[in-house]
Amino acid sequence: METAINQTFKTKATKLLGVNKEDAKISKTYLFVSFVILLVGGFLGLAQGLNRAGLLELPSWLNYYQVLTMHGVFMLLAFTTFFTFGYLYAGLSHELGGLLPKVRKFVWTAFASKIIGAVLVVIPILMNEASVMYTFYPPLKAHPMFYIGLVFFAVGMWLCNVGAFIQVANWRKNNKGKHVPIFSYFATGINVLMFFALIPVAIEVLYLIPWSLGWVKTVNVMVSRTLFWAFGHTLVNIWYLTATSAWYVIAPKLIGGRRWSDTLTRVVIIALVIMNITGGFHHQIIDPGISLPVKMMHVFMSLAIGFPSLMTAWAMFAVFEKTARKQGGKGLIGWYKKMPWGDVRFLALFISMASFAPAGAGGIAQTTNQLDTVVHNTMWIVGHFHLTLGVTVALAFFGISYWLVPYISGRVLTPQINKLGVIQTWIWTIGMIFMSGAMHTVGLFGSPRRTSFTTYGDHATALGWNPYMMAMAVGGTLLIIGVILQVYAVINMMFFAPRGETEFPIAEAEENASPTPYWTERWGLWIVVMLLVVAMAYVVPLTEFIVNAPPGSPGFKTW
Ligand code: HEM
Ligand SMILES: [Cu+2]
Repeated sequence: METAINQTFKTKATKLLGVNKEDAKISKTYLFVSFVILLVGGFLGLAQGLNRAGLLELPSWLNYYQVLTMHGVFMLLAFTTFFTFGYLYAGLSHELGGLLPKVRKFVWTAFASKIIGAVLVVIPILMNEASVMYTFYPPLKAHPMFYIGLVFFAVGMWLCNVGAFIQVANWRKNNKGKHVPIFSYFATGINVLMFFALIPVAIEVLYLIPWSLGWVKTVNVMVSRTLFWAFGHTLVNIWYLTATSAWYVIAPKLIGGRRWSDTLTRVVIIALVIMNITGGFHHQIIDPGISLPVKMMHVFMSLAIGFPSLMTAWAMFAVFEKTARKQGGKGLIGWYKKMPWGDVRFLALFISMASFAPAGAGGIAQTTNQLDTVVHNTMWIVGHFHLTLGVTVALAFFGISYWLVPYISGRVLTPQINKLGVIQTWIWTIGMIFMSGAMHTVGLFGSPRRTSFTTYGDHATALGWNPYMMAMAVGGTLLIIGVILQVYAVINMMFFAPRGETEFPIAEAEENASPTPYWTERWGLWIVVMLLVVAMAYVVPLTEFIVNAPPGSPGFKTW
């Protein structure tokens, strides 16, 4: 009894303070690790950029492909994952009345598993035994420890997914007939998508382990690549959906407005969850052995994701305009004067959103067979995902950090750090315009990705790439300044900023909106639909790859 009273007292006390201390510790730890990884990953990126411009010769104990593998793994897998869970769990705790003790155990166990996994992955890379890039395509063969580390990392992600499911299910049990609050609804969608996307890659890794140990001699290359991209393509969209959650839920609050239609927001989430996994073959458009109709289906499904994305673009501008008009904004683009451009929390989110227009357009080009043959495996692709991941996703995460870190640390965002953040945002944007612009252009001229500095015996074409490589190095240099400022800001807000209370800025639903229909809560149904769509896209090609399999490949260590 007494503990029960204590418990309610504790909940009340933490409610008053705005944040549950134990939950804050979880988010703080995840975010701290995330930004340390960004710092290291940033320097690795810079090393690559300088090397490719011919400005930096890497030492023999750390060659280009080790750096590249680590940069990819750190940025695409680790920075993003740690940030996402720090962010989502802070929101779940805030909206659903604190995390359950059981859920906290899940999240801490997940943390341990991910750290063990990351260490196991990094050791063989440093030993030059795993230069297989973050895609680890067979027949390139890494040390078994690399794959075992990936398993630990994936288990960590799964535990975080399950923790979120338990938390949301518990709330639903206690709030029968109600809609899950919007941030937690986003969190549910993101976790559902991640939970299922991890299954194909886990199967892949589990059969690569005996192969890398030498117990099995050969491996089916096409099956591996397909299982990888069913995950890899979805992962990218998981980070996109995470960024989107801030645009829909947080951005309207920061400008003093209200959210866009609650029903349609939930429909966008459901659509992204159902259609995502099925675009994987657009990464394999040039791969042999996939029949044309199957490729076409994946292209169609990839383009289908454009639909909820366009809905998002529409929604955001509708919110800006509506809010601005209420505040007296006039004319077609008058909203633009009313936006808080000097507020880093908004500015970063806005640029993150705006960058998705060119990023998405480039993506549509790559999804088209004929156009992709021009840019496939060139620097164009690297330019593309530094826009999608490096701006749309990373800048959204940076923007979120300016209120999330003070919120969980019981501190406030000072005008100085806000100013620093605005400068950081512009440096990052300009750096990425330089770097990504140069990458896109030089890719059109044929410069390959994943290739350390070479002039191909002073071949004229290769020499023609050099000015762009210089622009890339300039962009990379600006970006590393951006990384340092960002990490400094996070450390400051976490440990040194003045104490005080910061709000978790969740915007309210529109006034006099019609009630959201309850079918949006039928996750069981949406998951079944998703699995049917996935089956439609993958059963036939995977069966074909296995039944009509060519001879398997032994492993190669090309480095
Ligand atoms: C300081 C900032 C950064 C710099 C200077 C940088 C630079 C580079 C360069 C030069 C490459 C490609 C090289 C090649 O293909 O040979 C690369 C690859 C890559 N970058 Fe970055 N990058 C930065 C930040 C980021 C961020 C924030 C992300 C994602 C969140 C990211 C994700 C990736 C990925 C996934 C690859 C592909 C690795 C591969 O092909 O295996 N980078 N980066
Ligand atoms: Cu994709």
